[in-house]
Amino acid sequence: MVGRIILVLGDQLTPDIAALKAADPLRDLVVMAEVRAEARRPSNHPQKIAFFLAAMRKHAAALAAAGWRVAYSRLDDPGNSQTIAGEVLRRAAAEGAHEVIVTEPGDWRLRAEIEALPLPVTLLPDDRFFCSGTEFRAWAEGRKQLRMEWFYREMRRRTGLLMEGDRPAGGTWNFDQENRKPAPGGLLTPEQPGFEPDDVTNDVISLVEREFSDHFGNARPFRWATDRAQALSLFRHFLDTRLAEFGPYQDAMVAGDPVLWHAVISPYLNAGLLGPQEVCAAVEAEWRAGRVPIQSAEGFIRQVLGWREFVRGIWLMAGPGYTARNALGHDRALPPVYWGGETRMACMAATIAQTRDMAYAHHIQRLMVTGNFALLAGIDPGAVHDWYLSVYADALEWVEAPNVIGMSQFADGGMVGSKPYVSSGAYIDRMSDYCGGCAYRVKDKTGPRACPFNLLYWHFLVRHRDRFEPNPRMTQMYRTWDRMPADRRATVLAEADALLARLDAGAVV
Ligand code: FAD
Ligand code: DLZ
Ligand code: SF4
Repeated sequence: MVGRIILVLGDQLTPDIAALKAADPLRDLVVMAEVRAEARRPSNHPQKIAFFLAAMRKHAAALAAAGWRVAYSRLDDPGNSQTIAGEVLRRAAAEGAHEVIVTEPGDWRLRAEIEALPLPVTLLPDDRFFCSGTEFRAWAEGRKQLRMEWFYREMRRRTGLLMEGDRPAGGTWNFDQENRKPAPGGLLTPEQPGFEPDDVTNDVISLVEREFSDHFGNARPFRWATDRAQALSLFRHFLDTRLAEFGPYQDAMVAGDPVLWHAVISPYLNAGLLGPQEVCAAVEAEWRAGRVPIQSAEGFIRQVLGWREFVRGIWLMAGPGYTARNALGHDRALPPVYWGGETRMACMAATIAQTRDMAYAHHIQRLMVTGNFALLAGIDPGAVHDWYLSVYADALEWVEAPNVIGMSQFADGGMVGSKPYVSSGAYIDRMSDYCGGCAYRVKDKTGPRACPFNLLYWHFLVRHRDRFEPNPRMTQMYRTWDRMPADRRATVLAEADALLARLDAGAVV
């Protein structure tokens, strides 16, 4: 009897994926395909492409070694049609197969492409998450507002993670208030280990260098893990050397120290090399063994069990139109600084240089530097979304879009966050050491060296006064603005307008 096509996508790299669990190794054909359509939608960072392709090659080899029949399309195979749907059809025709099984893709785009195949397709739920789409909808139903904190508490109760009976471990659900220490001066953070590329990874990096030399970002040095054993060893190193300080310094930023105490595991979780359940269980075990404080264990578990699952639930509920949302009507073009263009802003320069070199920036850099600037400057959220989707190794639409369109740009009108994440330069100054080395002066509110964040912060609030003033969490900001002398307010707005005009004219800001 002719077997079925079992399509395994580049972010489904675990033998426990639903489509493989439903397959017959003797009969069915596993299809995996490296295609230009995925590498170029949008123009992905070379390290992101290399990470996914190298991990795919190694996973395919492991499946074949475990006895599966695998048809693997390399990017430069002469017959490669360069789309996922094209490769499924090609393999199905060669095999004489009439049916496709796939674990549901994270993107609506790819889901539509696969559903449009002229073959019967079975989409199986992706069961790698703590919370299914159905469970999230049931939780969300009837609530006026969806807030991460309530979802997170429910998930703690449901999973028993960091629980003492029906009480949260440590006596409180959330240690966020204790997780906001600025980086301590002069303290060296533990070295972040990485891997010298092995032969498979090296081949892929060279291929990516040849094929995608027009994409933003450096292909080398490439330090990412590209298989489960490597990813596990990096995660173990995080548990042993950085988890203890993860909580207190979660929001800190330090020039020249891109990682600090962060885990740097998001590409592995998103691609399937690590599972969210195992990393949360391991972190809880460190706390129960007395090796790390509760605020670090809770801080980490809140990100994975709380935020990661929450944004996926929002993504599934919101449906395909989510990335086109633009609640604030922002339409400015993305300035060249995001693609490595010159800037006088030290915080932007550091975050974007690190993004170019590593395809990584940590959460507060993404949210309060590049995201904050885009939101304050009124940049088109669709362009901001394309940028984030292309430049980070962990960027897959289901997790990137709610973070960008929702949390960072408030373009979903408040589905993900209850208020926009905006700040003046004071926040960046408090949490980082960037301002000391900047051409602008963070203490200057107006004048030739005024920090752009200071000017644009007020411009943003004034632009969107009708929407945000009624929000109780923002009223105080408007009172502060109203208390400023009228001539000062006029100067701030005029200088902000001039700054935006310079940005539009392509001047270095
Ligand atoms: P750590 O700080 O060590 O946290 C541990 C883990 O928690 C992460 O690996 C990640 O899996 C999870 N996590 C933390 N915060 C979030 C969050 N807000 N949403 C989902 N998971 C979270 N994360 C992605 O995986 N892909 C993206 O494309 C992405 N785009 C983002 C864009 C913006 C504008 C913002 C503000 C955040 C984005 N995030 C994204 C979330 C977060 O910034 C990254 O998950 C994190 O920086 C990855 O680095 P890490 O592994 O060192 O994380
Ligand atoms: C991210 C990515 C890249 C760069 N390349 C491929 C690829 O060539 N083949 C593939 O199957 N998957 C790739 N991926 C991951 C997909 O983009 C991901 O599966 C979809 O975005 C669905 O979430
Ligand atoms: Fe960034 Fe302003 Fe500080 Fe310069 S002064 S680093 S622009 S926050």
